[in-house]
Amino acid sequence: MRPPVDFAHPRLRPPIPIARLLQIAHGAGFDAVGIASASRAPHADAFHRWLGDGCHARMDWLARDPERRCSPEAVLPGARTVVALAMNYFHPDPDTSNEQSAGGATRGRIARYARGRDYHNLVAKRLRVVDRALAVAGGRQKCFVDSGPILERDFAVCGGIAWHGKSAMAIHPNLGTWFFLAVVITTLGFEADEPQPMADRCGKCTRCIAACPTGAIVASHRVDARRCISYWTIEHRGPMPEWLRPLLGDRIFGCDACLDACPWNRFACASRESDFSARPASQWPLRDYLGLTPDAFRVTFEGSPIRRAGRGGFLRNVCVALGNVGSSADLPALACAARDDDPLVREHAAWAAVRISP
Ligand code: B12
Ligand code: SF4
Ligand code: SF4
Repeated sequence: MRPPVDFAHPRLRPPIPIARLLQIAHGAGFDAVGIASASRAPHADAFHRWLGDGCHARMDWLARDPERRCSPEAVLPGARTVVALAMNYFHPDPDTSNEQSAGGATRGRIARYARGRDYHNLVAKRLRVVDRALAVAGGRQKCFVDSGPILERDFAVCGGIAWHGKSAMAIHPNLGTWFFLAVVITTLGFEADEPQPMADRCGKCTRCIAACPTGAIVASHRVDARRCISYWTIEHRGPMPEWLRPLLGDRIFGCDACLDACPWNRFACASRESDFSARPASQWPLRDYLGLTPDAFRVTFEGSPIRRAGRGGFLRNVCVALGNVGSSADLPALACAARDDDPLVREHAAWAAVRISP
């Protein structure tokens, strides 16, 4: 059991009423707000075991000083509260996977979070609004979205805005899984009812586990990144292992299979942020991406999460998808890519061409 936040403590006298914090956060564009005590993350030990078993694949940065990710006080001395914030990114775009475009070419599938503008800058800007308001009330803050050394999901659950799904996703009863998380670690305390972690609402459901194309959800609440398509298509640099390639299907950046399967997503409503809606470049016919020069790649994906994979990584993914769902009409584009300057692209293009050659 986590020790409750001692709101009666004189040093934790409410700097601003909790209702004011909610108003500021909602005004800044966040859809759910929770507050948790800044004590050690409840699943810190599970995180250490996950790392010990090598489930982080080659994301070595996760294993660097892991205890820091579990302990807000190690990140901000004097921290008392973690404010957990959620921002809905759902836009009900038509799913273009394997639909035929006007030219009869096959399209690929990009994870929903990556179809629009990169969330990091947008959310960071909104976090500054919350930070400034808390600073005026006398607080010192550290704000993070994704890149920070903190187990965001654990603190979102402690703050009562989500529960831990079996897919490892944090799930909000109205937003489903389609939201980004951010946290503000602050030296302030808040006057509020004692925060309660949200109770588990997965029940007997196991749909996400069954839906995962690679068996990456190796146990409830545990994703092994060594099997996860999201890891391989976004984080991994270098060639895609041969066993994985056919399992990717038409996915070219990220994976939403365990999110799409979740029944809680039927309640999802459109985000207030139009920046998260799909850009045209997320819906091109697969073979058109192969024509992107390094400069054209930079311009096309300016401000998009897809930039993270780099041109080589993204075109590698596209080639694998073409090898799975392409047709002989894609062979000329693949033949061109098989002469690319980047050996990573060349090897995957040759693999795909062999797969779909008559
Ligand atoms: C590394 C990382 C990844 C890795 C590893 C994923 C993983 N499951 O660990 C990869 C690249 C595979 C990945 C993929 C995705 N990611 Co990611 N990722 C992260 C990152 C940077 C760190 C996560 C981490 O620490 N993992 C270590 C594991 C052990 O911790 P955890 O995932 O939080 O798992 C918790 C639970 O499993 C729980 N737990 C453990 N054992 C038990 C037992 C019981 C009984 C219970 C109840 C709970 C429980 O405790 C753990 C600690 O909090 C976070 C941002 C952050 N700083 O937190 C984003 C983050 C988790 N990712 C996010 C997203 C959106 C995704 C994808 C959906 C992207 C996509 N569409 O392709 C997929 C989803 C895959 C999945 N099913 O998890 C969002 C999730 C938002 C949400 N609603 O949950 C985050 C929070 C980023 C953000 N700021 O919005 N991701
Ligand atoms: S993101 Fe895809 S590969 Fe990763 S756990 Fe979910 S369904 Fe499996
Ligand atoms: S699909 Fe079912 S088991 Fe998986 S996270 Fe959603 S409700 Fe939980």
